Amino acid sequence: MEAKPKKKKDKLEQLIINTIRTLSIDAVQKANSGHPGTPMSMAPVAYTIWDKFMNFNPQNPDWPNRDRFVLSAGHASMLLYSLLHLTGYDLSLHDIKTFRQLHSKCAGHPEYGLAPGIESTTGPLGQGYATSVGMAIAERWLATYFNRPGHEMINYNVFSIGGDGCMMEGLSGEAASLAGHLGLSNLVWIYDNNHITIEGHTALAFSEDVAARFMGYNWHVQRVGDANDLELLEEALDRALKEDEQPSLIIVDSHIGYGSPNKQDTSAAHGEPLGEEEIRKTKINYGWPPDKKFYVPDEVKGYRKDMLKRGKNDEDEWNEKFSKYAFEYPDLAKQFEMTEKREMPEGWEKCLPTFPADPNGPATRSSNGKILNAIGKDIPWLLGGAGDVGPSTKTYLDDASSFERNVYSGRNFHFGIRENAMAAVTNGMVLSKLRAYAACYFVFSDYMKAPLRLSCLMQIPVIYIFTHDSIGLGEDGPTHQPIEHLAALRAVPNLDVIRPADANELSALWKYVMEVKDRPVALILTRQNVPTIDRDKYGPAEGALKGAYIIADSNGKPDIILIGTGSEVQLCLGAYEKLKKQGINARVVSMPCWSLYEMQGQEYWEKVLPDSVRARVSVEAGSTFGWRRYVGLHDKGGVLGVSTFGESAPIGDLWPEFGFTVEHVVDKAHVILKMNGKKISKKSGKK
Ligand SMILES: Cc1ncc(C[n+]2csc(CCOP(=O)(O)OP(=O)(O)O)c2C)c(N)n1
Ligand SMILES: [Mg+2]
Repeated sequence: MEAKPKKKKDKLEQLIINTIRTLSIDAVQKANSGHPGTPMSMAPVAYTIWDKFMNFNPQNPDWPNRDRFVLSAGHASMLLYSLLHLTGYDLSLHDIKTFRQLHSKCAGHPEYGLAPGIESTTGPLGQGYATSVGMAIAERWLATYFNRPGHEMINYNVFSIGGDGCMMEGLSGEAASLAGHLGLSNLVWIYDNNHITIEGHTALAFSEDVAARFMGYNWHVQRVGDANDLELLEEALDRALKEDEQPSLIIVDSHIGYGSPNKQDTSAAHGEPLGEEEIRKTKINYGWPPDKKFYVPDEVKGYRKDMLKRGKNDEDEWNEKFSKYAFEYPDLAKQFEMTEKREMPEGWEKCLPTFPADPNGPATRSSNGKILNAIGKDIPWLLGGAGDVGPSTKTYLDDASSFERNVYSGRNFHFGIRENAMAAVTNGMVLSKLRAYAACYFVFSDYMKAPLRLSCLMQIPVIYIFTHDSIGLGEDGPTHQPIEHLAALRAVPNLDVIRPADANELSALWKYVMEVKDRPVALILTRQNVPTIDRDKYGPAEGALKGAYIIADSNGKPDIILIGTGSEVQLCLGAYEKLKKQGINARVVSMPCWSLYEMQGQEYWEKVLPDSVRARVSVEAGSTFGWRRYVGLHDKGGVLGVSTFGESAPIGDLWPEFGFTVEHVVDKAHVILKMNGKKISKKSGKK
């Protein structure tokens, strides 16, 4: 390690660390809300990581080869904002003064995309840790795919700081278990072992041996007994990065609210302002002018300038290397740039398969497997896996190997039975510009809800593949039959919930899936076979891209509109044919995606669901919650759905038991037509 002009550097270091502390204290006090304690205690740790171990360019927060820092203890957001300001990011003192106020870059918890340099939205404890595992995975994959001898374009580390809360969350165990298994030596977690959470001392609820736990996970574990000992910290981080077989955990003993005479080491320092008098005393302890607020000493301003220069130099050097790489490997360089911009090659959609009409067509999970493989052939960075249900979600890429310890070229991921971590890890992979998918049975989307919500909040294009989408899965019964799940996911902002009727709708919709850059999608697919609809007879599948479309229609104004999704569209079509024979003008609308339909606008809505036709029936094997938005109130429209948890039985018994037959849809249509004042002749009333 290079010799440093010790004394001067030490003084500057202390100034920087105390600036982080006091900015955090002042911002929380001004906002009258926030979490000062952990920024105060962890300032030396975060500073050491950023100053001595991270490459980044504040002027280009998206520089692909930057080291990543994820503040898993998101409540300590002021730690990150202070660092971003002091290291030169476009985050001003004014921004810091608006901490937690409307439209501030400095939200209560760090939000991806809001301020530059925030790598992931954090706050739900444990999520940041788990997301950092996905970033480390992505680094390994990108390095393996893109690097060439003498051209190491990708080579970065991922750091994450978490606290007792992150450690207590089961999610950290899932994610750490996976990271240890994969031997992700580019990953360093710091555990802020301050023994304090909101309710008080951790002894209330937490007495496990964290070091032993992580050694059991196959991690390299170190302990630093004092968060203020910069030399020990530096040595530990140095060792962590030299370790090349295991991820590293550094357990750092710290004092929450460090320096506050009355609040240090108490939960009072966790989540409320220190108070003016306490702040004065604390600043005196730091050797800080007690009455100055948001004070940044000149030397620290100078440091900011130095860091800007350092970052620019680092990226300039890399850019030069990249030019040489691009010269020698133009195709790879082009692909690399494409991944960074989340672009698809020109004309890529030609690979999307079409499927012949077939009354015994494949389950949508099976056609999805075919489509995924067709796209995956040309797009190597389309990759992902399942929570141990790869064979039944049909999400394997046939030509690819598994991503395993030291086989980092693999594209089939085995997340193990860790759905929560799977989605959080996938967030990390997608934040690192991979097009990653995560698959499991739809009912277990519950286990993934928190990270799925973060994908939506961050507006990143994660692809969720949920199969076994209704009671139609049969014998596994109520524990496995999703009921309220469609309604629940449709209620999440920024999420496209897509439940295609057949293979061709699905194939058409994948065009959207691969091209959307700013929101996740959830594909909801059947376990059971569904007919591949005859498109010569019915409307073209491309209509699906509009979210809902007329798939079958009658001459003139319809008497009734049947709206179906997924496997129930076939029932609507069957009912349509019967109604037609009875002289009833029916229209069938296939509605694979509510949110896409909502994006179309009034003119299209009026075309598909004209205001003047109030007789409508929705048919979907799930909760009817929300459907009245499209079918109207009880006096006019009807909903056919499932209002219990389902039953364990073969599908052949379940469908009639729950009313999912053509006959029942016809009956329902008759009832609704009557309610709307339509006379049905005796003859036409016959089934
Ligand atoms: C999943 C989740 N549950 C609960 C909370 C609410 N919460 C925020 S901070 C916190 C305590 C965290 O303790 P620790 O990680 O030790 O942080 P410290 O008090 O040391 O800063 C809790 C329960 C949360 N943010 N996320
Ligand atoms: Mg704590």
